[in-house]
Amino acid sequence: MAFDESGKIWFNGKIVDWKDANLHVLSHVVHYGSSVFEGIRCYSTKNGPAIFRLREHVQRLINSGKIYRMDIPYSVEEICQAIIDTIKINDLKQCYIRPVAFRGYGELGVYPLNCPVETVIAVWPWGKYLGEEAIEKGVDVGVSSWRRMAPDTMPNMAKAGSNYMNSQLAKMESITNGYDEGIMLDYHGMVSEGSGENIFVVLDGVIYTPPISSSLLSGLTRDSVITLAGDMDLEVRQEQIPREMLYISDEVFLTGTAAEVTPVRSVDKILVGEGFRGKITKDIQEAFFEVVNGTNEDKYNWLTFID
Ligand code: PPE
Repeated sequence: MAFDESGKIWFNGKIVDWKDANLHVLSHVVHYGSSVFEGIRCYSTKNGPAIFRLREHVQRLINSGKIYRMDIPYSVEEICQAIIDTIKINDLKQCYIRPVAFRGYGELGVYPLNCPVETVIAVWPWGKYLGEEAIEKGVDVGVSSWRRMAPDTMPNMAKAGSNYMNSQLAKMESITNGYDEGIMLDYHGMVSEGSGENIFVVLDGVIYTPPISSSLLSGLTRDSVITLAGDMDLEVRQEQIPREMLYISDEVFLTGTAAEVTPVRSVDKILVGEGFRGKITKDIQEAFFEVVNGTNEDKYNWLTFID
């Protein structure tokens, strides 16, 4: 994906040209990975562009900062407004939104608290995360030899840039081995999540997803899917999932802001069900896209219209 460099970026409260949104090479984040970020989507609806679960994403950004003693110097309201302003100034109908806060330029050394906290919001169009065909046909995944971080190593509930070094290992390994995505196990060997998605399994009509305690990011798409499945009278259990349950399940799908709801057609080259998108996955996808595209009633107030 190449960026359109004519866009504008929100940088510490000011709108700057795309090419001027730079930082010093001795910024703390470059050396020690000290950043927290979000991924949010804005969808084109009949009532104009609408941001999906904006407030909850921004709250998670603030929380990620809190875990790392990083005080982001803006309120939830201010960041929400800055995101809306950034979309408007870039005149985008639909886009991916990437707010990031990081420790900037001041001094080096592991101790971060003497470096300024900088905040940036960038927006750009981002199509289907795992390929155009993935939403219908599904993806092939492999269980990674890299585990998700043990609970007393790196906090998985923080969406921190440094967590994505672990994700990168899993992603590179999976692509090298011919898969589309890697699924990581947690410290206890139970299923955790993908390099950039949460995971769901359907077995005998019941939906399972690993609990927060399985070292995962508490995804907002995950939360939305649990809510939508409840509306459809489908049972969802947040339970530890052993690896082999992926092999014998009827359906598997991944969720995330970028990945949306993406079916999995094989795990470790073992076909999931018949090897194509299952009925429950399709029903959940439809319910999800109806909400985000504004074609169904927004009964949980998940959409923030920007006009
Ligand atoms: N787990 C991980 C590790 C993860 O990165 C994401 C989102 C999720 C779960 C799902 O969270 P949510 O978006 O709230 O449903 N990954 C973001 C970054 C992807 C990237 O490649 O960058 C995203 O989907 O925006």
